[in-house]
Amino acid sequence: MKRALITGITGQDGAYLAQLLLKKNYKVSGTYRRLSTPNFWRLHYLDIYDKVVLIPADVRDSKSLYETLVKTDPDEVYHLSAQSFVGASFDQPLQTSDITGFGVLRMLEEIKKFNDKIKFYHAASSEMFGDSINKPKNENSPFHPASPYALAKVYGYWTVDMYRKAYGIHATNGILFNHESPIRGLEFVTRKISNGVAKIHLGLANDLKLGNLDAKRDWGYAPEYVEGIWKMVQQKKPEDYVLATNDSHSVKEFVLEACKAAGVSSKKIKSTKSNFRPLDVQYLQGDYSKAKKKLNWKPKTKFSELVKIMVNEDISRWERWLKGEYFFWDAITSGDDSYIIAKKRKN
Ligand code: NAP
Ligand code: G4F
Repeated sequence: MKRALITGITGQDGAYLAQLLLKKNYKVSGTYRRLSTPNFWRLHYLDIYDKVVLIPADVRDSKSLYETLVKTDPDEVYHLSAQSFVGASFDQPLQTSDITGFGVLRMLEEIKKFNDKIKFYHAASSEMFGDSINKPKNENSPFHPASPYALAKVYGYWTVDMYRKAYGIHATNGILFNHESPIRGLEFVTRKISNGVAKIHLGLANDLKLGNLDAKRDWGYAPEYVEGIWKMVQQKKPEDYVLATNDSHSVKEFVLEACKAAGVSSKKIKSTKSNFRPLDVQYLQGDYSKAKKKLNWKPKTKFSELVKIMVNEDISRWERWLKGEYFFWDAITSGDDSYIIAKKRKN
């Protein structure tokens, strides 16, 4: 039985990847960090909480990483841990560099010491391309990072490249474009929209305030992307790969599709300056030809389908929860949403 270690197993990709690896009969371990309120809702949501081994570790603490390696003795390490929200990286640039950038270096250093035969995956990002000419980006496109988050990912990207060349470690950068799902964090724009229009649909909110509606992203469906991640790690020779849909839509288009799916007027969705970033990437579109050719990977879920999946799931969760059903869900611990629930349940 192969052993996999996933850093960031509590996040969207970590949970889906754990689910996939369990199906492939791996022994799956994952790191979580100590928080005042535990954050295992995605593992419960996918019904895999009791099927994985959970180990406390923080990517800022090398000792905890080394001990995790000793405890799990993995064949493959999927390094997904990051401060992954671009918006927050402008408020916490140093913390983001430390977690998202230096975290990669710390993990690779401990792997080099513990067992340099471990196969390593780093979750790099299409944000590294930043704003440049409006053409789909591939593995050879130059980087123009436009946020502290993107800078940290570029650091991690080159760290992987260096450890591969200097120490012969089987290390891979996955350059993934945006991928979404019903278990996406509530702060990201797609989930903010699906959750927001669900509440408007049910009369729980009057409007939704977003920021830059003109930005375009290449949005895919997360469960399909974790299959691509696994395929990268199985290659004989470690290389870097782009995963994307080669299709790009604006935030405004996402809003219109979501409103259509929920039967809500798009006039209720507003843009406010306070939600704009100091610097934003206006256009991202990925060319996944290499992954198609070498990994036999391609995305299946189309943009409008993805929007419907997310909106329908958020409407259904709100309805079920308000009826009194209990299940694990992030809205119940998020400020405004938990307040709405508490108020409605009292009435
Ligand atoms: P996510 O849901 O935000 O998950 C991030 C994970 O990192 C969480 O498990 C989080 O733990 C953990 N983490 C944060 N700080 C940590 C620390 N100091 N020590 C240990 N763990 C820490 O992100 P995601 O969407 O699953 O993305 C997974 C990875 O892919 C990230 O590296 C992200 O930057 C990258 N990526 C994502 C996309 C995308 O569209 N989703 C695209 C390109 C690249 P908590 O649960 O405790 O917060
Ligand atoms: O959903 P977002 O926050 O995702 P962003 O910045 O593209 O980053 C995500 O994808 C990256 C891959 O390219 C990952 F590496 C990263 O970890 C993360 O998963 O924002 C998307 C766009 C931006 O242009 C943003 O300015 O939506 C725009 N936007 C407009 N209004 C908003 C909002 N974004 C958020 N989060 N909230 C808004 O109200």
